[in-house]
Amino acid sequence: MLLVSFAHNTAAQPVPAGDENIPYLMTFGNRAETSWGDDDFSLTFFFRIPKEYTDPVYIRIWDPDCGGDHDEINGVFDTQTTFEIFGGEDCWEPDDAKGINPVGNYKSGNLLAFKSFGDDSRYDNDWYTFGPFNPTEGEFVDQWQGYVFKIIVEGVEGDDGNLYRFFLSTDPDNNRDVEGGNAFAYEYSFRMHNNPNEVSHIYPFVDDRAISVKQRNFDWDNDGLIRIVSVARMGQISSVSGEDHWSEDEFAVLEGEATKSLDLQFHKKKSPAVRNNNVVITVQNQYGEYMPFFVIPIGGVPKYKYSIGVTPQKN
Ligand SMILES: [Ca+2]
Ligand SMILES: [Ca+2]
Ligand SMILES: [Ca+2]
Ligand SMILES: [Ca+2]
Repeated sequence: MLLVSFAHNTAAQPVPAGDENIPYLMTFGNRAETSWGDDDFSLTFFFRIPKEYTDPVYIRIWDPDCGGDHDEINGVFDTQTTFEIFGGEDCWEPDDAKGINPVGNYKSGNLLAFKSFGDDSRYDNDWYTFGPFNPTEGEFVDQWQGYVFKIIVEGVEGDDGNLYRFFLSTDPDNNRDVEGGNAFAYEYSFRMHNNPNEVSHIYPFVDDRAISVKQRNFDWDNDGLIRIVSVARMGQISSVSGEDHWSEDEFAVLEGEATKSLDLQFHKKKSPAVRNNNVVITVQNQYGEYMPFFVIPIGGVPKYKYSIGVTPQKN
């Protein structure tokens, strides 16, 4: 089995992280139309704590309320959003947990903490902290050489958009990195920047079994284009969706790309600028398995190397 090196992961752990340049994660109330940009009103993220780390950790949520600043109103703010933290055996391992739809046994593992937020000024533009959690309360995953926790965010009432961020911290009151920590998801639901000059990124990890990659994106509102960069790819243009539907693009893994991350770059349309654009993206391999996006890319941000060229990978 492939063991992944997280050795370079010394950067900070906001989620989304700095290299992603994604302003907010996004989850709408379950009475919203999907044309607002959320396909299923459910977001799952995983946190990875390196096995060497033994002190308590905290999962902090910025702006967990749906009201006041940052959030997207639809009529009046009447949305409830639940945040649930899972650990224990089977928190990550079952297929339903690694899927992209809130179906089956996706809430697997032990429920460690839970809170529901409405329109509440106490948590507006401020932090709420879950924890402390002992790292061994997570699920030990050999492949990731660490303990994994899961957070599921769901809009259980209303029709407004909750925008928020996470931070994996060693401190309940401040954002302090867990050295070597990381976070990953199989489906990314997020808000794009309003400024058309900003470029956002996600970094799907290509394991050693992948020979092809399919990206699917939802409700992109034809906002610019997606470019794929890797050690072997200079900026291949991939398809974006229009309003309220999925588009997809499948391409072969090239030599040099396995066991590294791809850089999917989201270049916004310059004019007219698309504002408040909520989108969803997933990436699968040829088996239909969803590929994880680590917020701190495994192997670092990939840079195109001219000498590698474009040769399909030999498997
Ligand atoms: Ca509303
Ligand atoms: Ca708010
Ligand atoms: Ca919010
Ligand atoms: Ca959209």
